[in-house]
Amino acid sequence: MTTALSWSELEALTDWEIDRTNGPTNAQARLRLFGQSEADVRVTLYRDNHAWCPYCQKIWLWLEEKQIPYRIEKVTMFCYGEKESWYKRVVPSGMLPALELDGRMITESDDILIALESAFSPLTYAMQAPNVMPMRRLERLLFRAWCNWLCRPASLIRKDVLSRKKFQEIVDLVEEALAATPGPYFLDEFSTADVIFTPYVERMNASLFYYKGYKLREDNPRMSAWFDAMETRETYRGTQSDFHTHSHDLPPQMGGCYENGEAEAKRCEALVDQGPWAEVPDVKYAEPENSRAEALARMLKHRENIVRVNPVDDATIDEALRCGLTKLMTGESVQPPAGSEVGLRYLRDRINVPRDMSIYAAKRLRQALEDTAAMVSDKQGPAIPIRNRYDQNPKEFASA
Ligand SMILES: N[C@@H](CCC(=O)N[C@@H](CS)C(=O)NCC(=O)O)C(=O)O
Repeated sequence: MTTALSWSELEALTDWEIDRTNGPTNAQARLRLFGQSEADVRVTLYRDNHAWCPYCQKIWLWLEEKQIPYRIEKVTMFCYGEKESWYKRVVPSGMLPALELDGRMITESDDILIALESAFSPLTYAMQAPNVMPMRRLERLLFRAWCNWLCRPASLIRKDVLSRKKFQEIVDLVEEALAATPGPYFLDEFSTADVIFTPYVERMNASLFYYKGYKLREDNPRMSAWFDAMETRETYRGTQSDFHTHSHDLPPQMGGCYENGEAEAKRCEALVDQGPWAEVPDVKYAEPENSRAEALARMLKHRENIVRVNPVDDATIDEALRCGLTKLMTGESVQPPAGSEVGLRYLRDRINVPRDMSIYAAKRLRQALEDTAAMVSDKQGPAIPIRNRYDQNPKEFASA
């Protein structure tokens, strides 16, 4: 093929669509009904636009598991742009998540879960149940050990080794807790304890791979079985992010993430940033057949904004994107215009999972964009900022 497919030819190649309201867990829904009526909605979840906030993910997963009908209001996090003034009037601190239950506004994710439990019954076990409390404490211990390792500069190799050792000591306690139950979950059945561990364990797995070359999932057998079990759940898959998104969204949120400079960390970093993304070990369930069709459908929906925010001029990036999407859908390489590689890589670096698309769709799209860019040169796009993510300001995409 010598020319890229046109936008209308590309449109004919995807019929990907999901029922956002009653279908599988997804990051784009504004209303979730699980087959119930809108009159049954008692809950509004205020969560971040980026489907990234870990405390929001906890509530999101709980509501999805319990199939409680709810509305979703999306709010901008400080790192990404200006906080909506309507939200500051309701929650002056601007903090997320918040939840409105029968007209009552609640903040603090643990308090939200406790309020939800009293309105709708616990997710197997209650937040304050005697078997859940030690799991909550263990999760916080793990969180602190992770922060100490990842988010403090370790100029001395010895300090990095010590922080790693301390983190592993807590991981070993987590392994023991998981081993104490017959199944893969934290308690004898899937429960609120698993929901509490999910957000940060997912972020630890991604960030320690990228910055430290450490493999939480692969090198700890019980954690590995826990991740596998979580990935059997459609609810979790719908909220699951990838290594690339977490590695680059964490630094501004955490006030910095520090690499240890080891050869293995450098290899992991290069894999996450440059691909091949099929080899990035951030997901283990089998790839769905429609991952390419999903990536294309999501690109088509937002293409005008994607072209507009791109650093390369509109006509050039428009053609280059069609080359990339032709590659994605047909496997055929079409030479993109000179200078477009920077714009293709700009987009490659800004696909956000699960906000924009699911994990496999993103892998396919990153790869097609990179393969197309590589036909021009190895010049990279503008660096991903580390102090803020204003390059991801949701207001640029509001009109879609
Ligand atoms: N203790 C709070 C922590 C919530 C929290 O730290 N939220 C962060 C996002 S992860 C936030 O809203 N920060 C304000 C912002 O980024 O806009 C909870 O459990 O709900």
